[in-house]
Amino acid sequence: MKRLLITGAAGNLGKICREGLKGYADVIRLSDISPMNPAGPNEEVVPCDLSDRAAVIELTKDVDGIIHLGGISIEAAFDDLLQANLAGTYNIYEAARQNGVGRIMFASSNHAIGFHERTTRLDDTSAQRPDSLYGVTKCYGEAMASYYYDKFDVETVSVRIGSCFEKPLDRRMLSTWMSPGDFVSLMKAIFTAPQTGHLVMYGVSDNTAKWWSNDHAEFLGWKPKDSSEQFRAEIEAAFAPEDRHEKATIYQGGGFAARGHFED
Ligand code: NAI
Ligand code: 15L
Repeated sequence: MKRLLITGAAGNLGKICREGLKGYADVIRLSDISPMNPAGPNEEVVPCDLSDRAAVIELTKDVDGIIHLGGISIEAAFDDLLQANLAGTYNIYEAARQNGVGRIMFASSNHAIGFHERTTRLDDTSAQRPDSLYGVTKCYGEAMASYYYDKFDVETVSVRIGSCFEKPLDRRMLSTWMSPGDFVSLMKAIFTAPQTGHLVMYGVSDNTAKWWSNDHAEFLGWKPKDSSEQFRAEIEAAFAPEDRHEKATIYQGGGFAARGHFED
C-alpha cells in the first residue's frame, strides 16, 4: 500500500488508526475538518471539509485506499447530517471513482440495524433497520458502497461498528464492544485481502454476549482477539440490571432507538 487516506483522523477512531497503523503504508494521509497534530514521519496532514466536493477530489489524488471515518458520529439535525454524512460520503465515492482508488473501508454503524430486537441474532444478510437519522445515513452509505462496486468496481468493506472504546461504557456494550486493538487489526485485514467486492460485516470483538454472526470476518481472514468478558464484573457492579421491557433494552440500538425525533 503506497498511500492510505484516513478521513475523520482527528476523531476517536481516527486517532486509534493513526497510532495503530504507523508503518502500514508508505504514506498515511490524515484528514479532518477539526485540528490534527502536525505530520510525523511518513504522514501527510490535509485538512478538508468532506462536504466540499472539489476539495475531496483533490484529497483523494494518488491514494490507494481510504478508511472513511469522517462525519457526524451520533444523532444530529438532518441538515448537519446531510452535509457531513450524505454529501460527504457521496463525495468520497465519486472522488474515488474519478481518481481510481481501489478500496474503501466505510465506517457504518450498529445503528443501521438498531431497531432489530436484542433477541434476534443478525448476520450480514439481515435487513437494515435504522434507529435514528444518523442510522439512516449509515444505511445510505452502505447502499452507496454497493452501487459504486456494482457499477464502477470500487471495492468497500462496510463495517457496522458496535462500540469501539477503551472499554465498555455500560451493560449494552458487553454485547457491542470492539477493542481498539481489534479495530486496528480489522483495518489491516481489509486492506490486505486480495478481493472484497462490497462486503457488509460487524465490527465487534469476540464477546460472549454478542448479537451478530460475522461470516464475512472469516472471509477476510480476520479474527478478533479481545472480549468484553474481562470487564463484566466491573460493569455489572457499576450499572443496575436493565429493565427488559424498556425500549432502550429491547432494541439493539439502545438509547438511539428509545429517543424521540432529534428535532422535536
Ligand atoms: P468522532 O466523532 O470522534 O470522529 C469523527 C470525525 O469526523 C471528527 O473528528 C470530525 O471532526 C470529523 N468530521 C465531521 N464532519 C466532518 C466534515 N464535514 N468534514 C470532515 N471531517 C468531518 O467519531 P468516531 O468515534 O471516531 O467514529 C468514526 C466513524 O465511525 C464515524 O463515522 C462513526 O459514525 C463511526 N462509528 C463509530 C463507532 C464507535 O464506537 N466509535 C460505532 C459505530 C460507528
Ligand atoms: C455509534 O455509531 C457511535 O458513533 C458511537 O459513539 C457509539 O454511540 C456507538 O455507535 C454505540 O452504539 O455504542
